[in-house]
Amino acid sequence: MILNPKPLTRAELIPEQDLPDATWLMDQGKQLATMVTVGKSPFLSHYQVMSEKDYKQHAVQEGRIMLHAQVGYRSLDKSRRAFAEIYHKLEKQGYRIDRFGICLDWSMGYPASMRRDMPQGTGLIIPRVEDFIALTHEVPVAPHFGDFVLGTPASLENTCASLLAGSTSIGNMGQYFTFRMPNWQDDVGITAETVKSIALCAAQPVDILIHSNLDDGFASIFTDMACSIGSVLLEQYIVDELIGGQVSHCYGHTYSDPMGRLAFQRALTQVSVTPGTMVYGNTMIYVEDETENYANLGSYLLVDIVAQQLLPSGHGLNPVPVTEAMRIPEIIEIVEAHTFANRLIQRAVGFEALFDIEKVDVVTRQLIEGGRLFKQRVLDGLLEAGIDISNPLEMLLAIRRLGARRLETYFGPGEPAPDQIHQREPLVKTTTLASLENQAAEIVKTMQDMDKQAIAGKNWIACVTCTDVHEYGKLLVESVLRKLGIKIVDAGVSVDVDDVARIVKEEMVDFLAISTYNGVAFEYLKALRAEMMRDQVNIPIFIGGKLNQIMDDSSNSLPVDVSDDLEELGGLVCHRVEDMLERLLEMTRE
Ligand code: B12
Repeated sequence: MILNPKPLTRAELIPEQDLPDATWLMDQGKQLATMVTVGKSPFLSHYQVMSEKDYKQHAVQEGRIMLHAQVGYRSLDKSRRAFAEIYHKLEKQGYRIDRFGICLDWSMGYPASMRRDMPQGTGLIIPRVEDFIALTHEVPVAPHFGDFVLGTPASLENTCASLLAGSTSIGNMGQYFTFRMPNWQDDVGITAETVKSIALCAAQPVDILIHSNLDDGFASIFTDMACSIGSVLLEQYIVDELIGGQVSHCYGHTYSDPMGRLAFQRALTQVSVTPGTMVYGNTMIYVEDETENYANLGSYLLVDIVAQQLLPSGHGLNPVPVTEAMRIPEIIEIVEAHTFANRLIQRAVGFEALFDIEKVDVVTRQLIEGGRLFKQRVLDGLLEAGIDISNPLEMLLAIRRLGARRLETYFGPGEPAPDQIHQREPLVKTTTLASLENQAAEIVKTMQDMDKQAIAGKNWIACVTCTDVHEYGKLLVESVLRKLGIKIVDAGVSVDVDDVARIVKEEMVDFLAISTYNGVAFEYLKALRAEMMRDQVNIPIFIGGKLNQIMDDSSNSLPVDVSDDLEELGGLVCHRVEDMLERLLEMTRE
């Protein structure tokens, strides 16, 4: 990355001569709204509300804190059972669950006709509209279709199914900006389907929240939290002003600093015109120990509860089960996390008086001012590059193609600073990227000088990549290897096997390091091995991350560890970065 980057041009961002007409796309969505409308649901009828927005506004007025659970097992039956059990078990204790976030599978992002042959993750696969309806009709809890609906090739069909099933909160714009479906190159098509889908929601006679999880979007890669508030403002501009929808935001996975987390909630609430969808749990701090995770859960949830006491924002809070980092949480584990949260809400009364809100609001103001500056700079920059900033299709496409790093480097509100990760001094630092850098430095520090020299002396070239949006493992590996003097060929994020195989061959790399999290490790390595064999390339392949998969012959449709299968395929399985370093040292001796 360069400090004074060359000006952006339209040719670089949108080289296509012909794009679908945005007005026509919006009209298509509007027309569809005459046929597809929000279906009945136990939630809407039980609480006698027109939409979840309506429900949220009532809860804000009553000062009641709402709760969210994320559910989506591969099997529809188990997911339905989960809805019923969670609702009834909590009701028995006198507690309420307000909303379910439905975790559709990765493969649900493809049009139904293509799904069968596409890579599957670990989430819920529901083929028919009737299945969407069966799920939401289980209990009176707001159904939130937040994953793999908007922003995918199947945007429109999944939006129709979600609306018909009575959902009034549909996402996920965050995913639109960053997620890539394997073997799918057509981002113009995805954008067009997304514009149509938002217009369909906007034309409904009731309020539909267009959900956007900021961490799924650019927030997990920005180094400045002010850029995330800027993203909120940009999404409001595109979704609300240009398409006529109502965007609503979620944050939380990566917000690990209590001050930043609280200030962000306050800044977001001040700039928002709709109630928020949910505050996600701070999953980044979870470890593989249930007891420790209760402390982690308590620490972020207390901040979220106090935030709602001080400035209700309509978000549902998400108590993440303490087993989350080890496996997809079981039904009872979700109930336990909610019991914990409900008790904590009762116990937290009075805590708000202990907080120095003046101090927090210094940060809140920095976030809002920085966010506004970022938004303005992005609009000015795109206009200057020749993008039609009144066209939602062009805006979405240009921002998606720019990506988090370039957006921050070009337009971040902080002062230019060549030594910073994105070459700007963050106004309010995010914690994740900086902590990955520290972790990498620690790993290298513990190595003996002799070993470091042995590795550096090899002048190796490594190709580093990841199979899906989870990019932290890749960043950590990259940083460690770089510090050891190894040249990096960055194959990128969410990369298809044929592209990895091509890069490995063209760049003549000495070894490959793959990070993978979406439950596709086995299929991915198998396909990659076959490609590389065709190219007659045989180099060491290190693989780490979440090494599991739901196997075809699975009886319970849960993912299982595939480390042994990966070894059999010739992969070098690494549970820690140090495993790779040990093997590299052995290679220096061979
Ligand atoms: C952060 C996170 C995200 C962020 C990612 C941000 C980003 N830009 O990277 C966001 C919010 C975007 C996200 C999205 C999703 N996520 Co997520 N996410 C996580 C989380 C919390 C942390 C993973 C992580 O990056 N850790 C940081 C790394 C550095 O640490 P580590 O994982 O411990 O890795 C160590 C080693 O494994 C090693 N390592 C890692 N890779 C490699 C590679 C090599 C070569 C080597 C040597 C070593 C190595 O390095 C580390 C230190 O030693 C995990 C849960 C958890 N706590 O693990 C879920 C998790 C991975 N996510 C999960 C899911 C399901 C999703 C979604 C599909 C959810 C959804 N429905 O939308 C989407 C992904 C969609 C897509 N298109 O891909 C599941 C995966 C389920 C499974 N496979 O069983 C998990 C496990 C949560 C869960 N229990 O359900 N997620």
